[in-house]
Amino acid sequence: MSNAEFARWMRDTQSRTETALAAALPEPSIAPARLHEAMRYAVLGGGKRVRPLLVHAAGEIAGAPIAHLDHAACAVELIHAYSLVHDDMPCMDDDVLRRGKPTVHIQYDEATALLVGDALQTLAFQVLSNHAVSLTPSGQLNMIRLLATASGSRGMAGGQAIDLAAVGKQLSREELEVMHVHKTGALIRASVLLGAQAGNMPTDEDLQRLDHYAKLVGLLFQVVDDILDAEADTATLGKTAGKDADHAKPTYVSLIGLDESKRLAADMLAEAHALLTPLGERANRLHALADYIVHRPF
Ligand code: GRG
Repeated sequence: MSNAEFARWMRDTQSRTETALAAALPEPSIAPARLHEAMRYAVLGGGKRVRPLLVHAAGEIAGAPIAHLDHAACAVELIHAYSLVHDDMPCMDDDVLRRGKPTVHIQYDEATALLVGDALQTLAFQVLSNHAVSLTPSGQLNMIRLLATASGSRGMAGGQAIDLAAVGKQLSREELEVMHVHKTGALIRASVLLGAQAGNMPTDEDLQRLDHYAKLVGLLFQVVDDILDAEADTATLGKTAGKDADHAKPTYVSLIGLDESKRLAADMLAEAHALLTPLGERANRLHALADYIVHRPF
């Protein structure tokens, strides 16, 4: 697969995701209009859509119908958008800029931001349960369970709790990894698994490979996020740069330094590629997505 082909597939998939999200979100003309407008503000017209891209790339390996993947991708992105809205609130990361725009509580108000996150989260499960996303009812139930577990206290929300408790503390590398595996990794892992389960179940061996790849890429995403936060400026990131250091947050860069973080990212990327090799050409897009996660623009 050439770079141009991958770039075209990425654009097509991002555009399909935008269409699916726009269709799932209530129109701003429907009451309560301000809440619906704020939900659309939080979700539409921004973001790299990395999680939807992973859903589609993994789903293609399982021969999943594209309509299944559109809905699953939409659901996971709604959860991601909710997490960003809540994460930016004053009680958490207290940020004013996200995706190059004022954060939801700045553009609207805090109570609206809270409700936007709540409503996006429940909408994700409406999408997963209102539409066929699997070839069997039990498969569909598994997918709903998978996303719920990845988002909840044993997944993303739990990771956020660990993160908040860690501010100003010295974490070991293992503790930092546990935090990221939950906070960022759980939803990225769920994206790959949702895609894989939206079609014909891959063999146990292939599923294990995909799962291992997904875990690795989830952690890799965070190592790169720490590097970007330390290196890039606010204008490039579209969110406030250097916040981790400002908030005395433990990061890979603060723990092992910039050069070692870059070496770690390169090693993890090589391992992700090696894991996919036995899957052959079917995994080309997952290979390219691992590269994209490391070299992502911001
Ligand atoms: C509030 C329950 C709750 C959870 C928040 C994931 C998370 C937990 C917060 C996000 C904060 C953050 C900046 C984490 C670092 C990694 C990350 C998820 C970055 C943003 O994801 P991208 O780069 O963003 O995929 P876009 O805007 O491209 O969608």
